[in-house]
Amino acid sequence: MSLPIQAIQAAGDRHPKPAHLRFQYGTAGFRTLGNTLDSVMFKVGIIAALRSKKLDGKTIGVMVTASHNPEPDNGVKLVDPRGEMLEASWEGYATTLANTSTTEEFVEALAEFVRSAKIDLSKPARVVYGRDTRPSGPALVAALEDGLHAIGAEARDAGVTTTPILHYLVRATNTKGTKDAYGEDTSEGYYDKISAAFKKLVAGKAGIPPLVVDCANGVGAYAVEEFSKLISDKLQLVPVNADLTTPGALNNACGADFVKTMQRLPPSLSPVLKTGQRACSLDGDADRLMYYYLDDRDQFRMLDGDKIAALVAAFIVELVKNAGLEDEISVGIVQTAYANGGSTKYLSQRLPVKCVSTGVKHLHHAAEHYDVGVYFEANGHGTVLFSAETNKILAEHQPSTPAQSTALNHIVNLTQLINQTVGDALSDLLLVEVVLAHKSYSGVEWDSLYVDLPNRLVKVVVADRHIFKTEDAERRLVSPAGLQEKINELVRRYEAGRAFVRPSGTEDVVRVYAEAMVKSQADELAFRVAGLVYDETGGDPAQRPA
Ligand code: G16
Repeated sequence: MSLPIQAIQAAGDRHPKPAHLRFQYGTAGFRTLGNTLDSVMFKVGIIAALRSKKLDGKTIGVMVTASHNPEPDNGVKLVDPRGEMLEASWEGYATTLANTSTTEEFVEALAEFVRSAKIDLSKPARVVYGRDTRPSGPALVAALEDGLHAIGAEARDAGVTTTPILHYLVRATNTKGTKDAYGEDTSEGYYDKISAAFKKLVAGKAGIPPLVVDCANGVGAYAVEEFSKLISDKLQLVPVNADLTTPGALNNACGADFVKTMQRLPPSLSPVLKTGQRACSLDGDADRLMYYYLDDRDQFRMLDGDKIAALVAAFIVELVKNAGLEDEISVGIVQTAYANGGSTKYLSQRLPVKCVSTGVKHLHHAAEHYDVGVYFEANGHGTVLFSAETNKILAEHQPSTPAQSTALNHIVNLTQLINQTVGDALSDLLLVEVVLAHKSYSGVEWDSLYVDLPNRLVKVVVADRHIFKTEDAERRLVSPAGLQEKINELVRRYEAGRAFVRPSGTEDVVRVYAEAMVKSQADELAFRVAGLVYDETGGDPAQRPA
């Protein structure tokens, strides 16, 4: 069987590549201005179908989203059969194919790719796709459908949905009817599975205070609405920033990325949030979660991904011990260079901690090496993975006391509550609420697990971010030559100073992170390193970070 070249050629001509642009499959797929992505979407439809054929007809996911980015951006990423991110080697193929300049070139490159990757074209191709609420979404989905149709894929439209639901659907579809069945392969199946586990875990816990949820004016608002229908007798979710109609509102002065970067309350929450009350922010596709509260002096206190990891890991370790499984199941943590030094110190005194490069794909793979792997990026993107062996131990363990039995049930329910395919703001939110209810913690007790070092994250717009290359889980620059030495020299002058520089994989910027003992010093260090980065690349002095 060969490629349907004529169909691809005819459809491809309707999706020409903008000549001046180069696309890159980055941290979370292709991501740039939505109105430039038409050709990429068409090609991704074909690549997704080939990925499915390569994997014997397993269902592949395609999510059209630019997550935390501003509303005019959009993007697309592929989801592998178990709900995980696309295998790394295919990122390179996708980049090459996306950059072919004419349909003829694309078809030729496809034929060569099919040969070299040994793809059996007689296999079926199955794809499920969804999109977030961005205005550019429908046209981009139409281009994706053109690609899927041209290659003859069986395609299922999951509609407007969150990224984590799309990942769930992929895994649920591929495991349906097997011993690893992940759940019913519908959105309803997702909501039912998670809310049922939540209700079991908080059974008997009365008086959980209502939770204010900033939905970033994105698709998470739908998910909050759906969960509310199922769990409001146990937990009342109070949505804010749930405006899905005002142009430009998505992620604008709200959402998880705003909170993490600005380290303050979204202005829209000021009139809503009361002293001591906890609240949280989702991002534009509901895969990141940031918690926070106002302390007794009405100061903003942030409970980020590192704090979530610490809270959740301690809870699971305690349950494992109470279930009598401490000799059989160990818990490990995965972080990135953005993890606050305070969190790394606290966690590594208690558990094994590994540092990997930014991007859920890196954290996810590292977490798979633990019996229970807890991974969270500081920006609130993360989840918990239970290995197959751990699930087997949980299924076979015979508790010897009622207390052990209760703890075992709690762990089993956690495996159902947690979306183990990818970071999921809603599943993580319910997980946090379970732990807070069990520990009788308010934000204050949770916050006091450890003290964050003051830190600052800065974006630098440079002429070409691709000249920045890193090593050691992005903690050291190897290019441009000599820049890391200058950064080291600066860092030495600050007490508890740490700084690193890396090119973003989702925005056209270089990111600079710095921390130090005192806030003003962390700010100063970040801006001085940003200045070094800027000088290195030479640009408009008016844009120099100050
Ligand atoms: C994506 C990735 C995250 C990553 C973030 C920022 O998040 O999934 O793992 O931390 O981008 O990446 P970078 O610093 O390379 O721009 P999201 O929520 O935008 O999909």
